[in-house]
Amino acid sequence: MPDWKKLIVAKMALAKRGAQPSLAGPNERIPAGQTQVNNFPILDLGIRPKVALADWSLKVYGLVENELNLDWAAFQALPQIRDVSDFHCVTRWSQLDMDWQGVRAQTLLAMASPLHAAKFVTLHSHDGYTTNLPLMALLDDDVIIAHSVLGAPLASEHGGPVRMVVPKRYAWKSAKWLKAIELHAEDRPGFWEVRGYHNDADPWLEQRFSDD
Ligand SMILES: Nc1nc2c(c(=O)[nH]1)N[C@H]1C(S)=C(S)[C@@H](COP(=O)(O)O)O[C@H]1N2
Ligand SMILES: [Mo]
Repeated sequence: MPDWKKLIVAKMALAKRGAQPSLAGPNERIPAGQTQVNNFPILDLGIRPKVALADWSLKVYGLVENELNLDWAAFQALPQIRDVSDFHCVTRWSQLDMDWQGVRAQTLLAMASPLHAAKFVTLHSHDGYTTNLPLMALLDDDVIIAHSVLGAPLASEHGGPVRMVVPKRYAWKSAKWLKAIELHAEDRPGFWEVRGYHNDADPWLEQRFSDD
């Protein structure tokens, strides 16, 4: 197991460093406090599970009419899309024009048919990571369950075989090594959300920490 405490302290320090007044205008693509990069950094808890396609599955469960449990072939058979979006990490880097390929979260959720009471989701990952979002946020057209990026299969260190991508939120909401989507009535803060990170994580509002 990684040294959680050390990781968390290091991450907090990175995110707090260089806080500066908001400079980005409404038409800029780099939010305030962010710096553009092109090297697609790797950031996670350090566990990096290797998930073979033969063992891979994706579940949708909780407050749904139809629980789903898709294997790789079933996932590939769903309508595939491509979406270009910008990726903003709370540790202050942003990479523009990330060209993701995969299945819209919307597609999967429609198949699962959420019950009326379902208002929030928890994304569960193979490294034990979780993150939470309102169900509505996952229904945006740009939210994609991605198996490829920039024309190549998603590398394992970036969350392959499959990760969630939620472009309108800081990247910690984009769960790597996605294994399940759980729907519930109440909001359940995830790994970083219970450790002082902002529940909503909108980079354009600089919602980094719960006290921002
Ligand atoms: N399963 C899982 N997903 C995760 C993380 C993690 O530790 N585990 N880290 C998050 C954080 S903090 C960031 S910034 C992005 C980084 O994605 P990248 O490594 O592909 O750049 O993944 C997010 N998704
Ligand atoms: Mo992050």
